[in-house]
Amino acid sequence: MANIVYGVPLSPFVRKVLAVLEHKAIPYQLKSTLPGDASAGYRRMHPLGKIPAFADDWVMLADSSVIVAYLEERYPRPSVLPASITDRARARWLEEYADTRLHELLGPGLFFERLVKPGMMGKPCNEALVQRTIKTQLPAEQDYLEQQVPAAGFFFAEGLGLADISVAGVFLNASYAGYQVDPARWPRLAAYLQRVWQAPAIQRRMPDETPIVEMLKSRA
Ligand SMILES: N[C@@H](CCC(=O)N[C@@H](CS)C(=O)NCC(=O)O)C(=O)O
Repeated sequence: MANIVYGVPLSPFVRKVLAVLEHKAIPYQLKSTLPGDASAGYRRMHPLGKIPAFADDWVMLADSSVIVAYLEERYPRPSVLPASITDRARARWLEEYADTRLHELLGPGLFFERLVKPGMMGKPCNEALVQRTIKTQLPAEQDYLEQQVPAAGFFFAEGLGLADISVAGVFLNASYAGYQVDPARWPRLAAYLQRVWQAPAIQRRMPDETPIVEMLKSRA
């Protein structure tokens, strides 16, 4: 049985799983499933109806972190986690931080307002909310990240991994919505994001992502 990922390409949680599959060179199919899918078949896989879900010959799984942990154990090489126990713990924190605080600000607070609402729902963007996110909430997170990201390369010496894919993934959605980290104030973070976005595991996802971004922009 194939490895099937349920979701849409622009969800950062779906992208995380797909980029890990790309990095590990595991073949997969993406089965288009919208967030909130209420069908009984999908709810059996993901009782909350969120994306992504995953199925292969062994399991049906919900939640990007759970899926990635499974892929890492079933297909350990190349790893998306660093070698040392302490680095692994830090990588998991960075994944968690990206999935929660960063996603909250850059997803619903920015990408959803500027692209999804006007481009898919025919609703106007609440630009005041976006500006509040950018001016009052993002700076503290970007100050934190400026201290965390490396001056060169990726978070860990082993190369691109889960922490990079998770952090840069949520910022990629924001970049689609016209947001760029100011390189004058956060030079390391701005350069780091560009580096991760150029990594093959992310670039190989672009043929699926770019047409949807263009479609949303044309309607927004
Ligand atoms: N912790 C979950 C979060 C997944 C998630 O929130 N996905 C969004 C799309 S980006 C979703 O499905 N939202 C629909 C909903 O919350 O009902 C994961 O890592 O998979």
